[in-house]
Order: sequence, then C-alpha cells, then structure tokens
Amino acid sequence: MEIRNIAIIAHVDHGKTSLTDALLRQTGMIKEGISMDVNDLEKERGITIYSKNASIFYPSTSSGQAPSLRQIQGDLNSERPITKINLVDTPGHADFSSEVERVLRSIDSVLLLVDAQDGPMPQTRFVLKKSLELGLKPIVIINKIDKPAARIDWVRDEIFELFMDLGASDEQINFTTVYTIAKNGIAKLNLSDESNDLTPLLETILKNVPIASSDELSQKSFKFQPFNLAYDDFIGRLAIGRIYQGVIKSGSNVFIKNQLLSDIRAGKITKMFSFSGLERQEVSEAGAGDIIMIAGLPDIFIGETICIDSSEDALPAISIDEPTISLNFFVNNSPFAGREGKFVTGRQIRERLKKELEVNVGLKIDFSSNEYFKVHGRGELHIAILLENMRREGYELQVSQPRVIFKETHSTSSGQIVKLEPFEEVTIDTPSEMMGAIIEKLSKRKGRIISIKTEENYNRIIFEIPTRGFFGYRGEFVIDTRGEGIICSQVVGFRPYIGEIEHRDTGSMVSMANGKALGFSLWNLQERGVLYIGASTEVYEGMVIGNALKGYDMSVNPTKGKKLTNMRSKGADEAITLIPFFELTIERGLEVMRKDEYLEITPKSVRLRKQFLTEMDRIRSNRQK
Ligand SMILES: Nc1nc2c(ncn2[C@@H]2O[C@H](COP(=O)(O)OP(=O)(O)OP(=O)(O)O)[C@@H](O)[C@H]2O)c(=O)[nH]1
Ligand SMILES: [Mg+2]
Repeated sequence: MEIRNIAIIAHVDHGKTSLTDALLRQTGMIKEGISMDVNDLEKERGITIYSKNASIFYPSTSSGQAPSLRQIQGDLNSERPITKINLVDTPGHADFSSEVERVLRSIDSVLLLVDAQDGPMPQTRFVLKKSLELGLKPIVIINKIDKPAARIDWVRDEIFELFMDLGASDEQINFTTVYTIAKNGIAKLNLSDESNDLTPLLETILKNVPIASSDELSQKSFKFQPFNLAYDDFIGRLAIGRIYQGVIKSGSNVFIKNQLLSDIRAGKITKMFSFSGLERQEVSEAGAGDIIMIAGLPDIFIGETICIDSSEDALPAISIDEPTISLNFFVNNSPFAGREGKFVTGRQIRERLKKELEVNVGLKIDFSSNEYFKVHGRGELHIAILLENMRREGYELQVSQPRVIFKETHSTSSGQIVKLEPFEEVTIDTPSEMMGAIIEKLSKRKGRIISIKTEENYNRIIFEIPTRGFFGYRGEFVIDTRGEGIICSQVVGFRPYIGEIEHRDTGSMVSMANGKALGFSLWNLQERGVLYIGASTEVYEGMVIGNALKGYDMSVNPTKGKKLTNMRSKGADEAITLIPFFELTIERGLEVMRKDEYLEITPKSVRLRKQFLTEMDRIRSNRQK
C-alpha cells in the first residue's frame, strides 16, 4: 500500500489537534467526541503535551478499519487504490518544541496551520524555519476562517513574507494554501468554494506529499530510526520511528548502530505495532516508508539506527535540544509531610524519575546527591507537567526554585573561556497604551527590542531576553495588560552571559504560627500583599501565605482572631470582605517562589514555604552566607 507521512505543525492553539481529529473522523477512524488529546492533563488544559501518531486510510473504507488486500490493490470495480497516511500531531507550546524538531526529521511534508485572525506567531516561525531547513515543502492551511475577526488576506501576506524572511526556496514559496474550519471538519481550496468536508485537503495531501513507500526501497536492506520513545508496563521501552528502507519481521535479530562506530549492539525485536487510527495494531511484518513502534530493545535511543545487516551505515543522528533550567527535587519534610501523599520516600521518587527518563527525552536527571535529585528541563511548563503528573499518581515532594543553566565554552577568537546562558525570543501583542510600560519593564530585565510592528490598535514587539531576566514576568504581564495582551516565548539558544540583572522584587509574607487562617487576620493582611491562601486554610510556621509589596519578607500571624469584647460597637462589626486570593498552582508557584523557599507539592495541595521554618533559623542562615 502506498504510504505518506506528514506532521501537523503550528503555533499553540491554532487548531492542529482539531484538524487531526477531523481527519480521523471523516475517514471513519474515530467516533464523534473522541480526540487525539487523550491524556488527562491534555484534556483539562486543552493543549497537546506529547506528540502522537495516528493514521488514516484514504479513500476511506466504509468500516473505518485497515483495508483489505483487495482494497489496497484497487478493487475490481476500479475503485481508487487506498493510501495510508501517517499523521503526527505535534504540541504547539514552546517548551515542547524539541519534540517537534525530531518528528520533522522523519516525515516528508508538513501541514503548517495558521490562525486566520492571529496570523503567524513565534512558534509558527520556529517550526516553519526547521521545516524549510530540512528541505520540506509545507502545505499551508489557514484555519479558523469562520472567526468573525478573521483577516485572511492579511494572514496570507504575512505567511508569504515569513517564507521569504526565512529564505525559502522557490519551490517552497510556491506553496499550496487550503482554507479550513478544523473544528467543523471543512476544507476549501478557494474561499468561494462550497464544501462540507475535508476532501479538498485529503486530495491536496495525495497530490503534494511525496510517496514514502516503493518496491525499490522495500528491496533494500532494513533500516529504521526512532524519533520518539514510549513505554509499556508489560513490554518495556518502545521505539517509534520510520522504516527508511527494507522490510522487517517480528522476532528478527537486529543490530543497533549510532554515530559512535565502536558502539554496535545486538538485539531482538519482540513485538511490532503499526498505527491504525488512534490505535496501535500488532503486526508481524512492516515495510519501507511506514511509521511503526518496535518493542524488545530496552536501551534503544532516539536517532539510533536499527538494521539487520551490521555493515549498513548509521543514519545521521537526531539532535536533542539541551535543557535550559534546573531545580532540585527533595523528599517533603514540611510539618504537613506525608499527610496526603501515597508515595513519599526518596526511593519511590527516584524510581518514578527513572521511569520518566524512559520517555521524556528533553529531561536529564542527576541522581548523584544523597539529598536531592537535580532535574534539568526545557522550561517551566516542561517541569510543571512532570510534577503535575506525579502528584496525580499520588506522589508528594518539594522542589527548589528553578534556575537557568549556565554553560562554558572556549572562545575561538580569544581562546578564553566564555560563560553562556539561555536566551529567549519573546513576542508580545499588546494594545498601544501598555507598550511603554512593557518596554520599560523588559529593558530593565535586559531585554532588547528586535522589532516593532504597529497596525491600527495592534502592536507586535519582539524582544530577545536572557531566560534569567524573563523568569516571573508572565504573571506581571497578564496583570499589566489586564489580560488583553498575548505573550509567548521560545528559547533561541545559549549566548554570552549578560551580567547581573536586578529587578525590584516583592518579599514574602511568612506565617509565624501554626493553625487555621482566620478571615479577620487575612482581611488585615490583604492590603500588604497578594495572598496565596483563603480563610480556614491550615498553615504552619514558615509557610509563605502571600507576597509582601514592601519588597522584603515579613512574618505575620494569619491565625489571629479579633479581640473579643463585651461591648458591641457599630461599624467595627461590619462583615469583612476578602479579595479573592491568588491560588497557587505548580506553575504559578515555580514562578513566584524565591531562592530560600521550597514549593511543596502533594496530591491535594501546593504550598510555598521557607527552607528554614523559624525566623531564628532564617536569620542564622543568612548570617552564615
Ligand atoms: N472558530 C474556530 N475555532 C477552532 C477551529 N479549529 C479549532 N478551533 C478551536 O481552537 C482551540 C484550539 O484547538 P486545538 O486543536 O486544541 O489546537 P492545537 O493547535 O492542537 O493546540 P496545541 O496542541 O495546544 O498547540 C479549540 O478551542 C478549538 O475548538 C476553527 O476552525 N474555528
Ligand atoms: Mg494540539
């Protein structure tokens, strides 16, 4: 059967998963109401976290099942032969962008989705740049054309400009555009066309995407390269990748090769799966061009080459982006430790982290310390998702403040050692009134303006800023722009260290008592900072219950009640009104926490605390510094 391999790429929220779901629905692979975003966290947040494989058959079989041989070869009634289209739905959030890059290496074309109102956004630029560099010829999809504020002509021009900017070849610039309403499963080649399904898009895919399979390729010696890993409790590590050439049978003995010539390992494939809709289907044989999942090789890694003939050359490696931030995971030792968690010991946390490394390719963990596990990741969301998954599984732990990772390199010009730090490109869309304040704040954090574009009441500013300076700014931005602005960032690499960054901080409001917080005392405290807890929350000495606008830490007693007197005075007994408090989530906690604090995470709670719980211990530790 003919095979085509495509990935769906875009900025976050532009509709990749909606389109993938619609393609699966139209071809009968899934029912109404089922989505590619299957993971609980994905469903709740409405974002894709993990890239996922699926496949469809087109023209579709009536049953929605994999077609029979007769259908594949073209039916006696001269039906069109069926093509298998492997789809990879990718995550749009910048923290997961290295995942997208790996996928791009293994497919033959991309569907580049762009929102008909927002136009190209930072992640659009990033994924398009990678695709063009790999020589792919994207099919452009302008999605959400049903939005009342859609500005399709403008978006089309912007996309064209982006291709030009990124140095696309003539062939790449000559892209086909398809207009879609992904959530309703509608595609059109011209805006004026009538259409009630995705057939125009499916036809475009068949017309434009190179065929991955061929008899010639199948006759060559087997070569497979994984671009993703998965894990199954029963069969262990799974390698998801593409068969570049040859044919493979389940049970085969294979060799694993990589760029280190000396490192050739032998192994045996115990099971193989291909994708059919959202399901994985066990197969006994698979051939050139297909994307499959292989079990039986416990030490296989992304970018290695699996072959049968050990004299075959390894395929070029797939690079994996380096982590940019790190933090330490500790056993929880707060006064409330062990109340809510099922798994709380160091051994249990270690086992869980080891398991995470099986599939979480962007993550690195240093297990060498006796006191903590040092976890390195690609960004705050990357780490927050891991922590969120752990707490849901019943784990309890505490973590230190995330720090950027510094690197050192030898300067080629001076021969000296240069210190490097990660930088991000931050794109901001904001109404005009707030522009001044934003530029001022980001400049203080060592941000540099790369470009400003102004159109009517819409401004797009692009900054380059050290990750260190950008930390903690998102929350401020949302408040400053009253939710009207859009901000997104993308790590662009390591650059020379830019020096000290000073930003005037708030301090923390720290409880000096154990007990239940009372509405009356919170009512008094809410003027002095933003509270993280509400009335009746149980607190302990050393727990951080809010920030302190004054700029330094203050010890407070949130459990203090009102003095009782026998006299009832008018006015003083007015009902107190508490401002809604700023509830800590893992991400917010990671953002607001300070150097001398831990974020305590349990299945039920996220609390912030001082590392030293009593004021005396804190003073003592400060003196020792
Ligand atoms: N109006 C309109 N909304 C759409 C359309 N397609 C998708 N959406 C909505 O856009 C939102 C984001 O859609 P997703 O498909 O989850 O976007 P995504 O690109 O997969 O997002 P990430 O995976 O998080 O990057 C959802 O609320 C969809 O319902 C469309 O054609 N028109
Ligand atoms: Mg998605």
